[in-house]
Amino acid sequence: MAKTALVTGTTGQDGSFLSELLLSKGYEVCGLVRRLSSPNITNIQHVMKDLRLLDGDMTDQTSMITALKESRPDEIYNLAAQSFVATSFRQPVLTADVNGLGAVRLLEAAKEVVPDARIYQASTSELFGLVRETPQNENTPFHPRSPYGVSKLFAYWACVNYREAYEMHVSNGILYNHESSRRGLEFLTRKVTDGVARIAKGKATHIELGNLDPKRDWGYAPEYVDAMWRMLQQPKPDDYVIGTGESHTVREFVELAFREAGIEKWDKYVRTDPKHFRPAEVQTLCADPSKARNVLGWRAKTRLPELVKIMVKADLERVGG
Ligand code: NAP
Ligand code: G4F
Repeated sequence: MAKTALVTGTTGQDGSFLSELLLSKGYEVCGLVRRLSSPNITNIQHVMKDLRLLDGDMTDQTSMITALKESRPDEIYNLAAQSFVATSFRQPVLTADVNGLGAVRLLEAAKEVVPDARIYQASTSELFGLVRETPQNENTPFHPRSPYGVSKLFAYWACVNYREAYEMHVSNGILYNHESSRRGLEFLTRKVTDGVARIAKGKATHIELGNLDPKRDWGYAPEYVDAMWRMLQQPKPDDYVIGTGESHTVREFVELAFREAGIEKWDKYVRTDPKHFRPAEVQTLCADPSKARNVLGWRAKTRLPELVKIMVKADLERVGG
């Protein structure tokens, strides 16, 4: 019989790629979608007819219980979040509610309604924050640097606790930055590729950025949702670091993106403004994904130059069209 999956955050970058992957594997896919005055369906429009969308919000316990009763999933993927680090400094309480308490609401609802369901929690390399070692693995100590990171740390430990206390099949994917043409325009990569495309097409004169020095381990999002699925196919729940194992500065990303659009002197088009700097920054992130490679058979295929090429091409087509 076909398995059923419930995906929270199905309208987001990862939720849309994961929904596509699960549909291609024959799952019945239910997506938890919150009520908005204007529905945000851009990322899932092409698969809407195959999805079963259920009304719910991570801040509302009742809607989660109802969604689980209606869907009775074999697998639950908790991707819903206030996922933008910069916003978490301005909205720390909302971020904690959606990301931290939201995860507990979902775990508690699952414990009551579908205790045998396998659960994936979208944890993050932001947990490592002020890193204690490079590269980071599953045993590296955590030190989050933002309300976002703190909220995700709470959710991470809640998942470990439900695993230990109630023997539930709950796994944390500690994912490093992963990007695509479905990435929100406020994130660094998309802000840059969109800006580069506008400059190349004569529709903008410059891009305004913040700190160009931080280093990130950037991968390609469709590959990362496959790692999520692989985690839930394991007989035992566990936690896994998922990344490429390579780290590059924001400046390198910017330079590559301009070059991809045929512009060599990128610094003529980039201004920096302190308003985009964060009160506390994560300076460097680099994954050691050996455990994922050995246990899950997963590895990142797309490296930074190829990722930049994919994203710039998509934005050039969109802005040009
Ligand atoms: P995203 O594009 O920002 O998507 C977030 C999703 O959460 C959207 O579908 C959004 O719905 C939903 N959501 C927000 N608040 C909600 C609420 N109160 N109730 C129900 N749904 C709500 O994020 P993403 O990049 O796909 O990331 C997916 C998950 O992985 C997130 O938990 C993120 O923190 C985590 N993560 C991401 C990365 C990365 O590099 N992308 C790395 C590590 C971890 P709307 O469409 O209605 O806004
Ligand atoms: O693209 P970003 O906003 O992503 P950030 O903060 O690394 O967080 C993303 O990855 C996490 C995993 O590590 C996820 F958990 C999280 O949900 C999210 O998906 O910023 C990347 C870097 C930062 O160091 C930031 O300070 O780029 C720097 N940056 C410099 N100028 C900028 C800008 N970031 C943004 N968004 N906008 C700028 O103008």
